Amino acid sequence: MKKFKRTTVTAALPYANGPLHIGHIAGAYLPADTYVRYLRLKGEDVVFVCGSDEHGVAITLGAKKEGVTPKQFVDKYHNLMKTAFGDFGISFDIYSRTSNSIHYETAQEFFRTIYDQGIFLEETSDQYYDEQERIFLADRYIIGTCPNCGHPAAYGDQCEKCGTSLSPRQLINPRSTVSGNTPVLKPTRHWYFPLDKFENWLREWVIEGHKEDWKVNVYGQCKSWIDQGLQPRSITRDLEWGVPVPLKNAEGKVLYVWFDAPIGYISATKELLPDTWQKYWKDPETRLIHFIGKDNIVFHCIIFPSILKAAGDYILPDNVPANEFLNLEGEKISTSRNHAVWLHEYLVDFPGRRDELRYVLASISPETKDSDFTWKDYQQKVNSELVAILGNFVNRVLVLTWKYFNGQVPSSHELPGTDARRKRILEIYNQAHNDLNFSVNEMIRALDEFRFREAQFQFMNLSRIGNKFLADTEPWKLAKEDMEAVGCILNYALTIVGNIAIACQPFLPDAAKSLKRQLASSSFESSWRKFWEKKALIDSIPEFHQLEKPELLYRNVEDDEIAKQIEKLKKPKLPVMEIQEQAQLKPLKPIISIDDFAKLDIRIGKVIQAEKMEKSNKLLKLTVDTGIDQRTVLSGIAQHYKPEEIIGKEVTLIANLAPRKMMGIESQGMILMAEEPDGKLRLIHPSEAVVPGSTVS
Ligand code: B3M
Ligand code: ZN
Repeated sequence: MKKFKRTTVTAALPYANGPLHIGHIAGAYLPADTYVRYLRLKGEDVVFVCGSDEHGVAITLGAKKEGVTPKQFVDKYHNLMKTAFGDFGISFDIYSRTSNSIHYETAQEFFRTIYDQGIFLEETSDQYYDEQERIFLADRYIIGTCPNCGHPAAYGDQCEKCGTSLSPRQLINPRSTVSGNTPVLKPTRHWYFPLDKFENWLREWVIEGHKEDWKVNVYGQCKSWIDQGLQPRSITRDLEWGVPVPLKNAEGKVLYVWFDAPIGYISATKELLPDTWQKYWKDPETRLIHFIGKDNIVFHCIIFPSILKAAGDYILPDNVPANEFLNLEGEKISTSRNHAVWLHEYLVDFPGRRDELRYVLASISPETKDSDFTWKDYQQKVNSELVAILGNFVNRVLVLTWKYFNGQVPSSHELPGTDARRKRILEIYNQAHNDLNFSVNEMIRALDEFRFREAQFQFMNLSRIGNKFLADTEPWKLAKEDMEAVGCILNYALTIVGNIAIACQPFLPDAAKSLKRQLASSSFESSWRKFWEKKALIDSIPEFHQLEKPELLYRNVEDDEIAKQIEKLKKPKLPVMEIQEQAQLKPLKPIISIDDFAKLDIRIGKVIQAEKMEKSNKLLKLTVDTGIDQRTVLSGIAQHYKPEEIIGKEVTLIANLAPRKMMGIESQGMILMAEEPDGKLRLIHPSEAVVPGSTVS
């Protein structure tokens, strides 16, 4: 393996459009943090950068939805995420943001450098435009019928039903998801990065160069992308919010978020180290590692490296240990359905218990396939592993040392004598010593290879072996007859505890702090670095050293704590930060009985005719086929639907409402509508086509 002088570690820049949840943490930030802590312990030169990704359509639309400016919107989420990361103890050297001026300058400089070499293509093409919102629509914001399978809500880039990749113009009956209107085609000029020209180089660099050292899932995605053939990609957008394209005659054009965001890693490093940042990005003896989730692989392994290559003298990622996804209680984590464990809420609900979440997430780290977080499993792992194995071992050793030696480390001499008992203790010791060294070695190997789940398992083995060592030697039984043996046993048990205090640092920083306090280790911690070099147990605590009073590392998670969390997931509510929105919702009406409800005859009907009512700008006159009859229904949706848009649509109606005359016409029923907080009305359809007249209950 090539020897490097230093390491630059990046963790994906989270979008500043919502709070962080455990999926984010397990995907990128916890593995990155564990790795960086490990490198620092080895004394390596490492810089760990991250920040908020504050551009892109998701941000502009999010801001719109909340009725604030994009800047106000990103400020809110940037601060929320920064605080949550800090409170959780993710040890970034800097958590920056892409709305900083230093980032604008850096991203624009990248663009200029590549532009000046004549690498970009410039092209004018027709793109869908939402006239009401006055925006060009990103592919994701156009839906329509899939030309392949007929799915009525395929996205402009892909049909989620049949999986076909699409371009917006292939959609039948396209609609803007922003306004609901039919978009129009409008010419617009953009710059394209010719990814196709980098194909040969990528083949060599990724397919041949990283077959052995990149994870199978990462390598596989890259290979299939390259094998499908690469196309030029547009790297600019028509938006008001973003990094302006640094060219004359480019008003209203900004850099595409996936062009500027990865450059954010570099801007963050510049901000942190204005004088020395270059050595972390340009020196071939620097190793660059990107921690990300699997949905970001192509951007970090194909597109960004090509951009770095085009820009000239930058280093390329040496490894991209991307994780798969974390599910929650057997279902996908979902921000919109609020099916998530939010980091900032966990920190409030479980104060002082960050290690527990780190431990559980690392133990189910989705390294090779998606994995599942459940609260039951959380409780079980904390109680039967952290409390019963780690906490228990450390505490027993310290309590015994206080009991027999008043908290002073017994002498470290070898146990003399050859009687049967002493011979047996020696055998137990030898076995434990071998096992411990094996686990330390495996743990460090796993850390080097980004296998954090295995690394943490091997770390826990130190306590498992420690517990077995105590159970086999039973020092409490020897106390009456052979204090010399007790001293030797406890000296070795304390050596194990000391090594645990060293080894836990990348995984469980709070336990590490507590152990340092209990061991009063500040005067000899500098000798601990040897552990990482030797990859074996070291003499961790000097003999005759005075310890501090023991304290418990962990406590059990109680049933009711877990029940509360499970209950919380069952009640989908809006995330804390969206409470303003919640306030605009109408309050709950008084409770009714099932009999009240049963009086309603609700049915699905089909609109067979629709026309505007004269002299009314609110009402549409509909003829609805209810299965039983065809009747006239007046509906106050004229401002939300054009008549031709709803002919043929299935609607939900109350069929037994007393007829009512409006503007001289009798309405024989009422169409049910969903009303959004801003007053927008939406028809309610069954999810699949049903026979007209089907009842709703
Ligand atoms: N913000 C996507 C995401 O959060 C994107 C990552 C940028 S990394 C440079 O999944
Ligand atoms: Zn389809």
